Order: sequence, then structure tokens, then C-alpha cells
Amino acid sequence: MTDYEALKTAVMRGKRNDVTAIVRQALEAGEDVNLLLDRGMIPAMREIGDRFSRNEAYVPELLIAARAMQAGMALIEPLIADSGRQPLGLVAIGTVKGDLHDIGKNLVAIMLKGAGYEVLDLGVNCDIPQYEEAVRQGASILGLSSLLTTTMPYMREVVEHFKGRGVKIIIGGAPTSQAYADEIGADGYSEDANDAVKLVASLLAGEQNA
Ligand code: B1M
Repeated sequence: MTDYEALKTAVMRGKRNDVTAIVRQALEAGEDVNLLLDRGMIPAMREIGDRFSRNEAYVPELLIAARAMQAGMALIEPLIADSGRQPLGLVAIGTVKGDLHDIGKNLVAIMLKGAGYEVLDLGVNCDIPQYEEAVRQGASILGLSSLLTTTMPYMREVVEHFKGRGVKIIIGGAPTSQAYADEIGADGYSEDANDAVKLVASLLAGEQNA
């Protein structure tokens, strides 16, 4: 049985080797990947963020926690993503211009791959020409992630840019919401990575029925 508290502490303290060891051991024991994320790794990032808000942690601590989180995710990704099935559709996802947060976006990409979608990961600090290129390569859904209130407005610019083009745009990230998606005219919002998979499935099903 995995010690989720130890996993959470290891991520928060940026103990990459400890995170790798705990996740590896858990996976070998057949632990549910979602439990590792939901009880250990994601709460760790939330808590380090709360400490940052209270000036009890600083950017370097966020950074080393993020690296430890990514080390754990690197072990999890192949298990979820490599299904070898025929892709269900092409989805592009990127963190919007000005924003460098990529852990949530990476998680959404991993879950989408695991659900059988082909994913074009556009990375961070993604501008309209990059989303354009993804559409040129055949993406019918663009996923926009933002973690900063200062980068959210760029989502509106992307939505407006693609208006009337038949490209579906979904948004997510902590400061965003369904209300914000409605306000800027996005086709959907999801709160977390699992929800994003359901949203993509329903949008693509809608396209097929149209
Ligand atoms: Co930054 N940061 N950060 N940070 N950081 C936050 C976001 C912050 C809330 C911390 C705080 O003050 N409590 C705050 C934003 C405040 C605001 O705008 N209101 C903040 C700040 C201020 C900053 C800087 C400005 C700090 C500075 O330099 N003074 C700076 C900005 C840099 C930039 O982007 N230009 C900065 C920098 C950084 C680091 C580089 C150090 C690092 C990022 C490393 C990396 O990503 N590789 C970092 C981190 C780690 C965080 C926190 C602690 C953790 C974010 C995270 O990874 N969460 C964060 C605090 C917090 O979130 N509580 C914070 C875990 C992840 C799994 O969750 O990303 O929410 P999340 O993703 C979820 C959902 O939101 C959703 O699904 C995911 C999985 O369930 N989701 C989607 C996300 N994208 C989606 C897209 C979808 C659908 C769902 O469809 C397309």
C-alpha cells in the first residue's frame, strides 16, 4: 500500500529520487495511477502553491517541486498513453502565450493519449501562429491551458481568431471556469484532465452527428 503522504511530501520538497522510487514501487505493486495523482502528487502542487501565496515558499521551491512532479509523471505516462490503438482524432494542446505552467497541460495530454486520441503538444507560451500550424496539421480541437489570471485574456484572442472556422476550442487551468468559457465563446471548459477527455469525446461525437 502506497504511503501517499510520503509521496506528497517528496513532491513538495522536490525530492526527485524519492518520488521516482515511491512511484516505481507503487506501479510495480499494481497501484492505481489515479490514486497516485489524486492523493499524492496533485495535492502536493496545490499545497506548495498555497504556501507560495502565504510567502512561505518561493519560486525556486515551486520549481523543484514541479521537477519532482514531472519525474513521477514520466513513469506514469507510458502506462497510460501507449495503448497502440487507432487514434480517435487529433487534438492540439498548449499553454497560452506568456504562461510557462505545463504540469496540468501535460496531464491532460497524457490522459487524452491514454483515451486513444493523437495529441499534438504545443508546449508552453503558445501563440496564435502555433495554434494555426496545429490546425493546418489537422487538429480539429485546440486545448488552451492557463494558470495565470494575466494570461487568461489571451484565450479570448485565440477564440476570436478562430471564430467561424469550425475549429473547436476548449479551455482549462485553475483560474478558468465554465463561466469564463461562456464569456469568451469557447466550446468547452474542463476542471481536470479526466473531464477534458469526456469533453473532447462529446465534442467529436457532436461533429460526427452534425
Ligand atoms: Co506559478 N503560479 N508562477 N509556477 N504555480 C501559480 C499558478 C499560482 C496560483 C501560485 C500562487 O500564487 N498560489 C500563481 C498564479 C496567481 C494568479 O495568476 N492568480 C503563480 C504565479 C504568480 C507564478 C509566477 C508569476 C511567480 C513569479 O515569478 N513571481 C511565475 C509565472 C511564470 C509564467 O508562467 N510566466 C510562476 C512560475 C512557476 C514555476 C515555473 C516556478 C512553476 C511551474 C513549473 C511548470 O509548470 N513546469 C510554478 C508552479 C509549480 C505553480 C503551482 C504551485 C502549481 C501549478 C501546478 O502544476 N499544479 C501553482 C499553484 C497552484 O496551482 N495551486 C502556481 C498541478 C497541476 C496538476 O494542476 O495546473 O491546475 P493544474 O492543472 C489541472 C487543472 O487546472 C486542469 O487539469 C489539470 C489536471 O487535473 N487543466 C486543464 C489545466 N490545463 C487544462 C487544460 C484543459 C483542461 C483542463 O483543456 C485544454
